Amino acid sequence: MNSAEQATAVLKVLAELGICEVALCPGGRNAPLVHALDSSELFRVSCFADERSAAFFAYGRTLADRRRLVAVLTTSGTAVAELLPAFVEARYAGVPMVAITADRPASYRGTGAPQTIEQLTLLEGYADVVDVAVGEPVPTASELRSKLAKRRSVHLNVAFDEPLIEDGPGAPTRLGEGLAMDVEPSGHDALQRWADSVVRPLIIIGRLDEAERDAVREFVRRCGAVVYAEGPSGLREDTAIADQVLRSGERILRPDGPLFVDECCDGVLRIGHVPTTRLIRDLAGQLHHLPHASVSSLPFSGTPSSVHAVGSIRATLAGIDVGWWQGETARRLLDIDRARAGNLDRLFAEWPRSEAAMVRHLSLSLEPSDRVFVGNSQPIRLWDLAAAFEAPARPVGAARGANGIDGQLSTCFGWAQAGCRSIGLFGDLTTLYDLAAPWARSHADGPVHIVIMNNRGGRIFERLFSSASFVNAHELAFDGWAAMWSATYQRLETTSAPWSLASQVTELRPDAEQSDRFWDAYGRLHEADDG
Ligand SMILES: Cc1ncc(C[n+]2csc(CCOP(=O)(O)OP(=O)(O)O)c2C)c(N)n1
Repeated sequence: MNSAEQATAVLKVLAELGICEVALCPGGRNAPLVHALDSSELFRVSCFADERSAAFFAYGRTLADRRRLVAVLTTSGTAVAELLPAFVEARYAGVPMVAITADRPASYRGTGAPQTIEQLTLLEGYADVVDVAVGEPVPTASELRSKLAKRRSVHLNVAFDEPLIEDGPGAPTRLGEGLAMDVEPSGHDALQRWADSVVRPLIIIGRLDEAERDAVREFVRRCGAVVYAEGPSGLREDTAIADQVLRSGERILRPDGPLFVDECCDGVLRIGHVPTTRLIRDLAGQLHHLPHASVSSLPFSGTPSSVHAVGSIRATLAGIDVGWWQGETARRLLDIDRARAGNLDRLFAEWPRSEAAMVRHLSLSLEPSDRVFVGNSQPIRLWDLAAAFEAPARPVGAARGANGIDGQLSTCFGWAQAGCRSIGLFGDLTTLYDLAAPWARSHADGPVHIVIMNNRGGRIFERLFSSASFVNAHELAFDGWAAMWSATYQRLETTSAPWSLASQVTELRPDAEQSDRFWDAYGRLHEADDG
């Protein structure tokens, strides 16, 4: 098989898997694949200069719609290493990825030959690696399908020898069926035993796929439990369960809060992806004795001692028999929460230029059809704390697989949908990490507007540690970056009037002192004795 034939065979396998999009990062060694793509009309090809960004973009696409796999295609050498962060993230988010990497012939490995590195082990642990030697057949689509269907990523490493450009067969023209993801159900009996052992559990809902929401809403109604719903669950502002959803922020879930001190809760049920709230960490520490269970389509329980039911969330929830979980104590908890939520509203008014008040203002400034992507560190937490409950429910995206602050903007560009605006809210260090991301805007399905919470450093650490080294404080502004991408730009410092988010880049400048005051007052609010 010559290079062209081998490259065409790779594309044929992609087509058979129903993959018709390629994030292409061209180089010399992958020339046979670039040529094969050029001669095919089947594939949507998005060209990238930066492999790390391309991989996160591809991840974002599949995060938004699991049926839409995008292959990332790179040349040899460190180009392959750039894929690692996105593959790590995707693994823990349960999103399968496909990498096609070109390599030099195996005989060059270890010799120091130009652009020849140990490619096979780079993604190991996060992808099933298939090494295709020069001229050898590529694996069949069904071999790869079974891996991807289990949400395992695949790394196809294809070695090419010179000549790289040769005549080859015609490109594939037919697309096979897309992937159906199956999960092996387990843990259901243990979950039922857990459910039988509690009478007033709290439910925490992490990220859900859109198709899972109805079943979770119905379950929450059926059992009556108090709920902490994170933004990416899509149920935070859901009107059908509004009288069960906590509104005063995650601090009410602290081990020294009413939930545990007043014994308003005797267990925790987590539904969906591993949540952002600190409680998930406390369940592995201070609250490890509290019986907790999780229901998820992924194998990750989030704590070492959780009862964990894996499978379709819909089927799992339909299968558990629960009593009515909302007792007198739960009612009391909701009363405390509502009193604190009222006080929280007053804090937004009192400190209107704090980070939190700005996020609240952002949520009130959005169009009803806007989607929101919240970056890691504070933005995702600020959204859960401050986004107005009275604003319409909207899709909230996040990349919480490995909690990285890298690749967040690129993921958002991949996640964007046609027919609506996607607003991405990111910290300043998070933005600095992904400065090449706007390259992807011409490949995005819909417009993306970047909102940067520029509090001049990683301020999440300010409230955790006393050393200033954690913060990486700086005085940078993003107007020059926006100009470099010819993006429209605005800087906002106050919340006195509604914001227009028409600019492609909005830099928010919260007032540091007001943010400090807000956080202090928020802490005190949750120390209050609500009787
Ligand atoms: C790739 C990566 N490196 C380091 C971290 C550790 N980390 C978590 S939050 C954070 C600071 C983020 O700062 P910024 O984006 O400005 O957001 P802020 O904390 O100010 O909201 C860092 C460095 C991480 N999560 N991911």
